[in-house]
Amino acid sequence: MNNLNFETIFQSKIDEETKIEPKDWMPEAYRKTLIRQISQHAHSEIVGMLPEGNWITRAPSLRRKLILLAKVQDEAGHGLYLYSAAETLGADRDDLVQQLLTGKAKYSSIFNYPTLNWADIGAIGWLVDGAAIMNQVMLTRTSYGPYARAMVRICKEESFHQRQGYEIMIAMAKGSPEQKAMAQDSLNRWWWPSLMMFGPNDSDSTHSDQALKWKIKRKSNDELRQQFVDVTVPQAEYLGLTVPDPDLRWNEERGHYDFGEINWDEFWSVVKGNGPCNRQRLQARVKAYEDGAWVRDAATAYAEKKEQRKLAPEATAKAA
Ligand code: BYC
Repeated sequence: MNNLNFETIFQSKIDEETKIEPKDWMPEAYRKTLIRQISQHAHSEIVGMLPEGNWITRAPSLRRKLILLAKVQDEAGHGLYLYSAAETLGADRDDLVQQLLTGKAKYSSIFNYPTLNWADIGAIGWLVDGAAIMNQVMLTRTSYGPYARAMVRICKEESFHQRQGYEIMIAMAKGSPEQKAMAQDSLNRWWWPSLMMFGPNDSDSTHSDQALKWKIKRKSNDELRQQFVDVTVPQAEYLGLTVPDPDLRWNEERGHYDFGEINWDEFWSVVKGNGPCNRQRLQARVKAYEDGAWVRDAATAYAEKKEQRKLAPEATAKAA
């Protein structure tokens, strides 16, 4: 069969909603797009542990500390499932990690903003995890089997994360005037960066058209952003907080909220490495990688020893 035939079979599987599996034929560009997106997603989960990890030692109670610890550990797990999903496409995990550590790989812009106080932990759970779920629920239906299946579990955990964040926001917003002011301040700082998480407007999105045809993406960046705004504005109202957008209003005709223009200069500046915390985030990841060198060395030495034992059991037993 020539490539054209393979391509027809591939596209008809996509059209009839049959998942593409690791050993199936796929166009090289499909494989590359998935490796790019899945690895960026994995890096986002791993870097995403940093802003919240910053508050584990300062959580206001033991209960809050336990919940935050569990959440941050979940993010590590998500990163690991996603690196595994990328490996099923032939990517090498060490290469992917090196791309992150050397600043070549992208990760979500949102994690380059600082967590200044406890209310930010609430805002991250509510808004950042809320935006992530909006995007990831769509990805449970993505055309590549291992990615779709990883997303099912990730979404279950993310919805717990979103609820823990909203519960912190309720406690703050219904608390003392100082606490309510902190909640408002964190909404002011996290609202716009959360909308940026969905990526550039559809008209400026380089990958969307093809990704939609391949059903890697099932909804466009703007569709998901709108869905997020529509769901989140009533939640802010319930909290008695004000969304920091003077142009925000319900549009009866469209059945959606209209909202203001995103500051795309800020978005691209953060994506290109010049956000408030980009350098700090990468330094933290490089340090973690270097500090973990002894674990990798020990694991390699152990694996080699086991392999030798398998090859020459008697010789190794005598030597021991
Ligand atoms: N930040 O053509 P486009 C989480 C890049 S973490 C940085 O629309 P695409 C969590 C994009 O990569 C959630 N870069 O791209 C963890 C592309 O650049 P390249 C992370 C961005 O891929 C801890 C260029 O802009 N979620 O849940 O079709 C705690 C053009 O964009 C961003 C995922 O990763 C951005 N925000 O669509 C709490 C979901 N947006 O690669 C929570 C999986 C765009 O050409 N990813 N860019 O150099 C996706 O669904 C899609 O990749 C995106 C972008 C919707 C993000």
